[in-house]
Amino acid sequence: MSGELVLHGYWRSSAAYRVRIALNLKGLAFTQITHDLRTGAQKAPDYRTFAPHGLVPALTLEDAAGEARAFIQSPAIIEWIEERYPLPPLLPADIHARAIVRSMAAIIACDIHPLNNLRVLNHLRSSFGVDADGIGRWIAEWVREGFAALEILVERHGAGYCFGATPTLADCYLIPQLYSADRFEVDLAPYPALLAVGATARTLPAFVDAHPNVQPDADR
Ligand SMILES: N[C@@H](CCC(=O)N[C@@H](CS)C(=O)NCC(=O)O)C(=O)O
Repeated sequence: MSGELVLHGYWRSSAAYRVRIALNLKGLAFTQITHDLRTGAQKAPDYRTFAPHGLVPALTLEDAAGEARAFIQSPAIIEWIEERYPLPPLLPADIHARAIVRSMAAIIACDIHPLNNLRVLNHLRSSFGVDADGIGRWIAEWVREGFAALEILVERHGAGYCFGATPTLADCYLIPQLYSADRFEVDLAPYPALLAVGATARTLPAFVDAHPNVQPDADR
């Protein structure tokens, strides 16, 4: 681990994508170390010494006293970034508004993403014999459930971004989930408010520079 912020991720990992957006929104420099999920690199013993769950992302750094630190779980990493680097804020000042932003993020982090994670899909394939069509329908089901709820919240609270007119933590979660849904060919037409946030985010370098396709480890 070095004195700089190091993001251990993988270009197509939507959880790592969330953290890249948060770091970019804060204007923080970071380097990336890739762990290729296709080869199971996230399960390697070396990586597991600081990421015992064997998933990406992890964020490592050395503090001012030279002490090495490692954080795992994108929600904890993003909250750490927010607390350690408060400006610009990714959470509203109002306590009630903060809860709404966190609930938007949780719809993705708790209700969609874990059900569609690689290890879950692999288990469906290997233990239950689910074919490609079944996997596609499984993914779409959980995206639809979560996005239907999020659409209502964004219609209610959004004004360009998920909550209000500036990016919040909720957008760090939504944009990668939109990318992932698109990758798995989920029909997004029923979610115009979410698509509008995606269009707004495409105008901001913090989001553009975090896109999987422009990461150093992306397939060319
Ligand atoms: N709750 C974790 C989820 C992390 C996660 O599921 N990462 C995926 C990539 S998006 C992963 O490493 N998958 C590898 C696997 O399933 O073995 C977080 O938010 O950091």
